[in-house]
Amino acid sequence: MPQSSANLQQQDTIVMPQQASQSPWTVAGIEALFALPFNDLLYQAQQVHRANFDPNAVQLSTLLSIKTGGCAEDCGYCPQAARYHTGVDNTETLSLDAVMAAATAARAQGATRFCMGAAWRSPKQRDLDRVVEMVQAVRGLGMETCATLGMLKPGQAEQLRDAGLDYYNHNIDTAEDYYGEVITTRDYGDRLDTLAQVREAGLHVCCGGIVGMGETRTARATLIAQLANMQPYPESVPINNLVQVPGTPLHGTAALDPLEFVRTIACARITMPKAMVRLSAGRQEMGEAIQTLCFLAGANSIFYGEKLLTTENPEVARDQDLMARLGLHPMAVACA
Ligand code: SAM
Ligand code: DTB
Ligand code: SF4
Repeated sequence: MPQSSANLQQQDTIVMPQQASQSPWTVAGIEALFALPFNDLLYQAQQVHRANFDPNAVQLSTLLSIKTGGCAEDCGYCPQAARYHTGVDNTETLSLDAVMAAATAARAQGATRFCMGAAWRSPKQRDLDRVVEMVQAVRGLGMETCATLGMLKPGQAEQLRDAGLDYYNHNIDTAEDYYGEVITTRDYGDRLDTLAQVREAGLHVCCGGIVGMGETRTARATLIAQLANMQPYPESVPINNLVQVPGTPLHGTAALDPLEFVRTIACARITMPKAMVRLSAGRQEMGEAIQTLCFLAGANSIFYGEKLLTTENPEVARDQDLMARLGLHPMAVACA
């Protein structure tokens, strides 16, 4: 017998789209979602998606690395950690002109969202002053803005908010009990501290994780539960598939079954109905059929432009072609 969708939540309710934002979500409940027959899971995710979004709209978000490489942290997935030999060239912080040129080009290609990433453990005040200028300028182009700069000190989230930043990205990356396997130079609590500051400053929270790091399905369900049980859950949830970079400790990890990646997207959509679920890193290695299933599972944003931060992303023309063949259209600015 196919597994029923009952018993998925603590309260033993059948998961209906309008009820799906109820928390707390249990890890067991989310594991039960993961274990559904694939068609049943995607059907449920698609129902939730349609109840909350235009099902054929995808937000195009361009990433720019404003400071690359040389990072003091030891994140096992990251090509920008100074301690790994990955061939990434370290750069100084980009000039305001360079950032504006990149944002203007991204907007001309159809991006409505611009995310600036820096390889910092945490920004110094003089770093933040430069980012404040960048945010003001990019916001002036009418684009939604996001920044990911590492851990914030008290007062910094407010400065970013006052500059016009819409979202701050800070990922919990994986289940709390797997965190120490991947990163040792900070702990999960440090991430939560910054997320609390971002929330208190009134910024939208962009928080997600990476799968394909050798974690178990239980760990993936735990990651989703930890995100979905945040009060409130993040407005933006990037789901990354590990991009394996030679020189990083996680290079050589057994690849995740692509259908398991799609299941993770579906679970994010069902448990966080109104969040932007972002099909993030890993699309270059994924193939069009799997990306298509991710859209069916409720992903409604992609990174757009041929580079993520340091690794490859599909070419713009390829994404435009795929979207046209699927009848998908770009989403207008969601919150700016
Ligand atoms: N340094 C800041 C931080 O760690 O919060 C911001 C930049 S960091 C590169 C942003 C996010 O990129 C990480 O939290 C991680 O989720 C993601 N990321 C980094 N390397 C990745 C990889 N090889 N594959 C997939 N996602 C990756
Ligand atoms: C997120 O969750 N994924 C993006 C963005 N937030 C900053 C970063 C992906 C980075 C992939 C590896 C790289 O290109 O260096
Ligand atoms: Fe540094 Fe961020 Fe990379 Fe970790 S993920 S090494 S904090 S740039």
